[in-house]
Amino acid sequence: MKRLLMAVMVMFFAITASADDEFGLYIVTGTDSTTTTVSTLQKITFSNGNVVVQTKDGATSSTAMASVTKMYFDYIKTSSDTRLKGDVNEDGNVDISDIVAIINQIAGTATYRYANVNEDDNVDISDIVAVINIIASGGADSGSDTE
Ligand SMILES: [Ca+2]
Ligand SMILES: [Ca+2]
Repeated sequence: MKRLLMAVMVMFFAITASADDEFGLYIVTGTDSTTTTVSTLQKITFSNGNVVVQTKDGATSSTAMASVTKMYFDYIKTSSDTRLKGDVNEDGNVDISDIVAIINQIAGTATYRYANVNEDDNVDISDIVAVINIIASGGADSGSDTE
């Protein structure tokens, strides 16, 4: 199980890592979420029913595994992120080409880091609907909104 998890994590980084983006480890417990910047991460261990995150400065934070609803890596949103929500192909506009981009990602012919428009767990038809709603509402809001 752990080996599989690590393999998935390595694959994730291989696919999506980019030099100018900061990655974060998100641990979600119900409505709370803690984020650890990956570059400060020392190790993650699973012991005695806890997820223990240790950073390079020696600090550790422990979360009961039973309370963890979701654990994932994603780009850290910063206040300087002025990207338009729904602008999947990052050309500065939200239009039909962004829907095509999502379709291409679902089809497996392309990968876009912002294809998960509605910010759930998957890139699927609901993200196309989200882009349609943004276009239909007459414009895109800023991507700097927080979750
Ligand atoms: Ca676009
Ligand atoms: Ca989605």
